[in-house]
Amino acid sequence: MEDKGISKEQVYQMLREYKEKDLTHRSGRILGSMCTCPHPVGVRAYSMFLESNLGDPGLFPGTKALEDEVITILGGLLGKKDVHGHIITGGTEANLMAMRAARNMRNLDNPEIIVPKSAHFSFKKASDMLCLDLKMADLDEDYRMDTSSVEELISDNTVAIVGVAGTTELGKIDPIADLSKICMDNDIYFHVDAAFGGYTIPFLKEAGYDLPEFDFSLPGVSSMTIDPHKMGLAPIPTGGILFRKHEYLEAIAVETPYLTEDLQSTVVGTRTGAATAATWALLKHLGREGYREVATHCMEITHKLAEGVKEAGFELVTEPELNIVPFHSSEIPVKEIARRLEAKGWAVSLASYPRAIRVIVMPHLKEEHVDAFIRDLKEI
Ligand code: 0PR
Repeated sequence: MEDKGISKEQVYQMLREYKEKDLTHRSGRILGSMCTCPHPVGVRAYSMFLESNLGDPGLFPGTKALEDEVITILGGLLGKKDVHGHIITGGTEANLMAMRAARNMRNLDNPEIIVPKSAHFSFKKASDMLCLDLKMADLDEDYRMDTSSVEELISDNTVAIVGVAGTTELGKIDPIADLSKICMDNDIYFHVDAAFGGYTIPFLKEAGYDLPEFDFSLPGVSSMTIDPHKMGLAPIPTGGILFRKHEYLEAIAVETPYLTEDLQSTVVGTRTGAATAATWALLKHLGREGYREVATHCMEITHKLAEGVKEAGFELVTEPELNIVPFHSSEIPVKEIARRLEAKGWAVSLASYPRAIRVIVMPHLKEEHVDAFIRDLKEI
């Protein structure tokens, strides 16, 4: 570190040079991200609350009121207004909190959790950090969690079962209603990871899409992850965790001797209020109608892309249920497809099971980007 500082103009110029090396979502070239260009209303709201710390909410009662309202609105969106939760850093922290609650509700020596093979790697972190034995349930022929495999894995040590509503690689929705029943019958905590699907499934249903039940309207669902920084268009880092009962939050609370609150349940201590302000602003500004348009537009582009992929001679791994298009080819290995697409300037990502290219049709992907992508796909 230099002794004497440099001018702010110099600093900004240097930052611009670094920034130029980054890809942008706006370019339409990022095809494998669940993040997108943050909506300007969310950005403005975020910047208004930069100094607010929800880790010490007594100092920021206005921001705390916003968080309470956001949790109620998200709960209403997911089938239960009177839920309890927080706006946090993202899906990983939400899943960690849920697994911690499930574990702490029981006092077992060798706790186990059952997740589908398609679960996000945050559950591997959770199992490592929380000393949970991770049991992976098989998927059915349509890449959804196989309920008979789940039933075989249940033991006296099972503290939680996880279902995913919008899987990371393929965008599939696990049979949440069946899993809810299995959890009720066996008195097991049930977490639904709707980090990706939470902001789309309800709106697509409203728009007439035939999608299954997946939320708190199912009595077995104990908690849900829903990420505003994915399909909610909020700036990074903004995640959401919702619990059916307050006692789950209590199960992960620690005493905070000198703060303005007595107990804290989040993993992160000092916690930005800006994410909450952005989430609130976007829920108010876009409303159901705005989010319905975002979700349905992404699905229209998804279907167009899926058709184009087939026309270009590639095979879909599965018909898209949400806005992810996974495909491969019997002639060209997946890694080689990725290499050729990268050479043409596309930032693609790979699905591991089954091996495929996965394109996540986020709101920054416009029709012209998809047209250009399909042209390149035909050439390779
Ligand atoms: N649950 C699900 C279903 C997810 O898909 C993800 C992340 C998480 C939890 C964890 O969320 P956070 O990353 O917010 O903690 N899914 C994407 C993935 O890992 C995240 C992502 C976003 C990846 C942007 C790449 C990227 O450019 O693939």
